[in-house]
Amino acid sequence: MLAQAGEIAVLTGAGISAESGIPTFRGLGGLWNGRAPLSLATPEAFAHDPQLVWEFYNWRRELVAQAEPNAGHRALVALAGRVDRFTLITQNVDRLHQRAGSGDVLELHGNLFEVRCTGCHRTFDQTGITLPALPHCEACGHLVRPGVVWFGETLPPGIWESAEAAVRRAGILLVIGTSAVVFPAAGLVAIARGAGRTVIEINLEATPISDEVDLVLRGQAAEILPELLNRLSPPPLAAT
Ligand code: BJW
Ligand code: ZN
Repeated sequence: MLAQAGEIAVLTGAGISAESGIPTFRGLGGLWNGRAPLSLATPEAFAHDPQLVWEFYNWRRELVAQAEPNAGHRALVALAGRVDRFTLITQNVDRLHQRAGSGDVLELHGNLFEVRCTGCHRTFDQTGITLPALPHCEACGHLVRPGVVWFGETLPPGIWESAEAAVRRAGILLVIGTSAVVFPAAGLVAIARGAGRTVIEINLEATPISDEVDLVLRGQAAEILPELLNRLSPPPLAAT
């Protein structure tokens, strides 16, 4: 199916970064395990205790900055080179797809390295910068917040529209390493199915979409994706 597909769309979640040592959100050992997501990942939590929320995000920024993309991220870069059109949609905020070499990634939930001012709403790229415990805006002095999408917030303008258009257009949607419980991201599966597209899930465990998709590949993304690549016919040799 992949060899014949002209266009592929991919939706990734935390599971694709698990082999890079980044904890997922749900399940044993997950970020939300023993923590209440609503006490950290909502605008209300930030208004109530910005320092606590920043502690959580600064810890994650450090963790992610020290991690490296894995074979799963790299296989998606190679897959993109094998098809006419490829759209990578991610719920991840870790930027590991970009560091592996993927361009034009649709980040549905923002990322850890941009911060946004709560006063003047300017966005600043803070890659490689260690932030203070309670960072403030260089321009207006107001408190800045992590540039991620919290529960109850809308997705970044234009990103959702592009993601939706891609899954409607592409012959195949690959859904990798997501529990498929957070909306609207998980709704992309129903949109693809509604448009008559083929949906393939790659996940260690069963999810709410497992019974609805055309094919389930059960296992680790960093093993299955390179194996899929191996089984695609090799690219034509470059003329010498
Ligand atoms: C592996 C693996 C390996 C592990 N290989 N696999 C409709 C119905 C119900 C609720 C709602 C709805 N519409 C909206 C809502 C509310 C809410 C929502 O969805 N709630 C549900 C949880 C009940 N959604 C929102 O609030 C969204 N906004 C919105 O809808 O705006 C409109 C609106 C505005 C105002 C009022 C009402 C509506 C925004 C959602 C933002 C989510 N943000 C987070 C935090 C980002 C910042 C941060 O990182 O801290 O995004 S939550 C968290 O979950 C994060 C993730 O991107 C997201 C998804 O998690 P993901 O990636 O699926 O990870 P896990 O851990 O859940 O799963 C990992 C999977 O990998 C597992 O399946 C493993 O098996 C697998 N795995 N290792 C392969 N090696
Ligand atoms: Zn400002």
